[in-house]
Amino acid sequence: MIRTTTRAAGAPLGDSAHTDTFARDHLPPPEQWPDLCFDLPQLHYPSRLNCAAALLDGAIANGIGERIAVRGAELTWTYAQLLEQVDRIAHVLRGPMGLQTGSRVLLRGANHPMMAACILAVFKAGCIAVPTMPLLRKRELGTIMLKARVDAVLCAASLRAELEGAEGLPSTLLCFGAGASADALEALMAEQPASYTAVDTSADDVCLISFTSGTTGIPKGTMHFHRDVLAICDCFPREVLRSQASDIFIGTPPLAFTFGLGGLLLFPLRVGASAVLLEKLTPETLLQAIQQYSATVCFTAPTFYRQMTPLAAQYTLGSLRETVSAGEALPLATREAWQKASGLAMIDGIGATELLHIFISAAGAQIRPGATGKPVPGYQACILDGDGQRVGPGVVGRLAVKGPTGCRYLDDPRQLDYVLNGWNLTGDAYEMDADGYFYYRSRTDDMIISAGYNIAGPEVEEALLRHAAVAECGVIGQPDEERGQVVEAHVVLKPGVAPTDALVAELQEFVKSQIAPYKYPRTIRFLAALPRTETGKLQRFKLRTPVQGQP
Ligand code: 3UK
Repeated sequence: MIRTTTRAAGAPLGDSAHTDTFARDHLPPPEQWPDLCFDLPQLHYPSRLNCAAALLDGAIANGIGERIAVRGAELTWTYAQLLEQVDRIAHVLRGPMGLQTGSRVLLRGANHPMMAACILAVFKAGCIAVPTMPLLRKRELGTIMLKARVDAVLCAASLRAELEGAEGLPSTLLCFGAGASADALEALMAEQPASYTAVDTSADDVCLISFTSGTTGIPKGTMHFHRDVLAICDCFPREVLRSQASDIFIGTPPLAFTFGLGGLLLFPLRVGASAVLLEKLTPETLLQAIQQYSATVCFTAPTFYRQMTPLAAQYTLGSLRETVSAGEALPLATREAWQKASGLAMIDGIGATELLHIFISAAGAQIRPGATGKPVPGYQACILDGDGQRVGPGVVGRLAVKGPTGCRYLDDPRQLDYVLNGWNLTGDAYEMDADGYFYYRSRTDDMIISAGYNIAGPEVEEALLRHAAVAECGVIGQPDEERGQVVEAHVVLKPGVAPTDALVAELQEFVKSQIAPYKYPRTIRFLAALPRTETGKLQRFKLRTPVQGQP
């Protein structure tokens, strides 16, 4: 019999190793936590657990110190070399930087082995990592530093300028990488011992505060424990992706986005595989890098796969074993085009910062095109109606999830919106079929209501993407006196296609031939590019409020 361990809300936490108790003091009250489930045997972690020690010292204990752990554009580190870097940084944090256990360290850097080492060092030293996306601006960084009461900063020298004058900037700041001065992190590392004994943290001590990349509103800090970091490694990559030691992981999501942190650092380390960490990738350079490094697993967003599709034939991609798409819904047209170009059946997976990583997905023969998949082993999912009641197959409702990880916002009343009766509500409208497959429809607040009809923007996008002239598109509801909202499409045309009135009419007729005619876009606007976040998500709100002076 499978042992089922469900931690009811309010279960006591283990003794914290943190002398600075800020994180635990600001966890949501226990009754507001989601239920946590530890059904899988691999999720039964010891009560004292340091995730960085489990990943790195564990690898050395397994005798793989000489295997390659991470590669950057200009350097390669074995597991033993990565461990040494991490240990020296951990000494710097607790020595010259004067940090306590439980201190929050803001991390700022593009994907690079040094950024990876800094994150792992913060975990190992019993501090709390607050990674930030490279493109964030001063005001956003200030909000994060104040909210997480950041004690120190480790920053790539090239990204330092944006911190200048930001609110909440602590005086303890070290730079690393090209362009850093003589008192940089590397100089202090050289003076430290090469080996560091991990802080004996509790499995439920916070080690990561990840801010949501939310397209609107004030960012929310999600708090994650040492055991959560291992739990994501032991669910999706183990049960769906089936990662193995011979894998070489590559992709675009920033390490400061949990999609990238898992896919490009934690998952490879958990199985003794290696990660290729490159910055500023484009569709061309990612394809080039897959070929150059013989990558076997690729993580990126749907639009990136769509842009790589027409270029794929120019590269040798035979090393690729699996490609993973997440961050946004994967249009069926993109899945099919990518499969034709690469020969690979894409693994779609929905994840969220609140749940740390992917919780619904499917691979190989389990893939049902059009569906995201089924709950990843370790997770459960269902569809709830507006009153919080479960609905059966074929009914669109609110996606609800629970598993070993779940939402714990840092001091934020929106905890009450995300967790309902122990379920995490992701804000997505989904539908389940009789076989338990989950189908994405839209974000719950993006459902277009026009003349009383519910229209999911992504369904109209899906139809438009099948037209030969369309490179990318975003569909939104625009306020309308008569109909409440009308469907409006924003279309990026393929190179060389002219944006004519005749094409507008043609696209409208095309949509009507693909899906129920009432869903067709009454307005079509042509854009040079769609507004996207650094994590690849379409910023629909920017399409709803056109910038002054633009068509
Ligand atoms: C949307 C998807 C349909 C969905 C993420 C993988 O995206 C991640 O986290 P975020 O907090 O956003 C979460 C929201 O993004 N979404 C993500 N993946 C899909 N919608 N199909 C998908 N495959 O609205 C979700 O609620 O930025 C993704 C791993 C870690 C992550 N943090």
